Order: sequence, then C-alpha cells, then structure tokens
Amino acid sequence: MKTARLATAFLLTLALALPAAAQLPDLQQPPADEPIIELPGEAPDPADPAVGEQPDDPGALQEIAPDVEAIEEPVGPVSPRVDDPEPQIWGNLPELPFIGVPTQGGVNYMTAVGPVAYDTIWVSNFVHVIMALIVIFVTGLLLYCIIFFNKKANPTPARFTHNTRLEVAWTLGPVLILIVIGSFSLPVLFKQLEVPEEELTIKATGYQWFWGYEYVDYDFGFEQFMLQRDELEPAGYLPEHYLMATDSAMVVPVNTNVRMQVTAADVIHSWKVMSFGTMMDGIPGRLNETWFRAEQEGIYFGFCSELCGLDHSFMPITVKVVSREVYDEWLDWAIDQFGGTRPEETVAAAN
Ligand SMILES: [Cu+2]
Repeated sequence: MKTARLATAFLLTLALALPAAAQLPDLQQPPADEPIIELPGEAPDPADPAVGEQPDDPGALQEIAPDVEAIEEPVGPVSPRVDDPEPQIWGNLPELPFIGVPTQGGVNYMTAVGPVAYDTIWVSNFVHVIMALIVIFVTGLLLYCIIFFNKKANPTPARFTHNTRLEVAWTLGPVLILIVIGSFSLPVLFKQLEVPEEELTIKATGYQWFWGYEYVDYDFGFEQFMLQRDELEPAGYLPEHYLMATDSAMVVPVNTNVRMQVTAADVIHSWKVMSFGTMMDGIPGRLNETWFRAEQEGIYFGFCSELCGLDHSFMPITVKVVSREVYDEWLDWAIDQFGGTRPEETVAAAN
C-alpha cells in the first residue's frame, strides 16, 4: 500500500517536472536582438556634455570609463570589431595550432602545457585513485551488510550500540586520508602563488563583461571582447570557437615565466586558463598574483570563472603563445598600436 502511494507520488512529480524542464530556454543561444534587461534609473541628462555626444576617437570614451559601453547596451556581448569593415588578424601573428581548446564530449582535462598544470592534474588523478578506493571499500561494506545481515541470514540481530575501537577507526581513517591528500595538494597550491623569477608581467582586469590587459613593463594595454559568429573566420578562428575566441589576444612568449596580476573594476571575476593550470580571482581593490609558464606554442582559451553578472559567459579569454622572435615583432606592433614605451627608452629619457 505504502509502496503504491510512493510510486504514484513519484510518477506525479515526474509528470509535473518533465514539461517544465522541456520548456527551459536554450541557454546556448541567447536572443541577440532583443534587450534582456531594462536599466533602472533616470534617463541621461541631455545637458551633460558627456551624454549623447559621439567622440571622434572611440578609444577616448573607452579610456574614461571602460565599462560605460557595456552598461549602455546590455543586450549581449559587445565587440569593438562589429563596425570594422576589415577586421584583421590580431597583430599579424602567424597561424598557430589550437591547443587549449575543449573538445566536444571530452571528459578529461585540456592539454596541460605548464609546470603548475602538470602538478594540478597529477594531484587530481591522485585524489581520483583515493576516491575510487573509498567507493570500492564502501560498496563492499554495503554488499557485506546486505548479504550477511538481512532478516533471513541474521534473524536475531546483536543489541550493542557502541564499539569504541570501530568509532576511533572511522574517525582516524578519514583524518589520515585528508592529511595524505593535503600533503600533496597544498604544495601545489603554494606553488601557484610563489612567482618564480619572472620575465614578463601582465595585469588582467575583469570588467562587466570583458577583460583588459596591461603589459606593465611597456606601458600599454588593450581590451578583449568576444567575437560574434560572423567575426570568427576573418579573425582566423573556426565556427566551433564561438563563445571562446576573442578579438584581441594576450600574447606571451613560449617557455617564459609570466607573472599574472589579476584584479577587477566592478565585481569579482576570475581569470582562468585551464591549460596553464591558472585560475585567479580578480577582486576590485586588490591585486592578486599568480604565474604560469607555457611550454608549447599555440592558442589557448579560458573563461571568466566567477559568476559576475548577465554576460558572465560572454567574456572568454584567448592567449596566444608564440616564439620569442614572433613575440618581439608583436611587441613592436603593440607598442606602436597602443602607445607603449620600451623600458630602455624610459631609462634613456631619465638620463
Ligand atoms: Cu567575469
């Protein structure tokens, strides 16, 4: 009787939940044309010279308030390339293999290309082995109880309620397991934070909803916006790189220790590139530091990994790892493009 009632309740719940689940919107495809939210507050004051005026240099507005554009048009990812009639491949970099890319249906980690990534994947595999052993042990215990202590096999159960030895064992056992895991995982955690002798410092700033990069040694920076579907091919990406490829890319030389400084301008973001084993929260008012060393030339994608608002999923990260020579050429291009300086120029000017 009770079973029948339970089964009916279960079937009813299913019948109610299934149509609701079927009506869930397709999250992969946000409607691009219609505004998703209406901004509260007053309409902009036309007397304010900053309102309604189109500056000759669109970069100027970006400089004053980098996140203004994103707030004014909260209709989806913003890309500065939309009006660009001839989008060009960023910095004239040569073709690079796609390495840090998720694969359809893949279950394992993305290709690891740096010391921190190797270590984190090792720790993960190690913990998986421990977990598998625990699962086997607990399943064995369950089967043992089911077979030897059911009503038929054991009609008169024992009446004791305490067993000191057993209780000590099931307390100490897990504690020991945690100590073993911690002794392997904590050194890796500290390794991510101890920046070895760095050769390049890059500061990433999270905005709602894009990333900004500053090459602090060279006094220049740029922003990084997600590419729309029709912008992928001209920029050298494939259709499946939608939601990952960006207009600009952070460019770093191969086999170089990069000190990564991460912060945010509005809310908490997180700069994460799986292939480097790097994930660092960007917190407004704080400068967090981590590092990576990419040991293979190629293109790597990453994502903002701290829920940061409406377009959290539309602020991906693209990093291009290139040879030293290509990097030097790109650096020349970028210093020209963004008005940076070379450290030797600064020294010469000081003298
Ligand atoms: Cu974010």
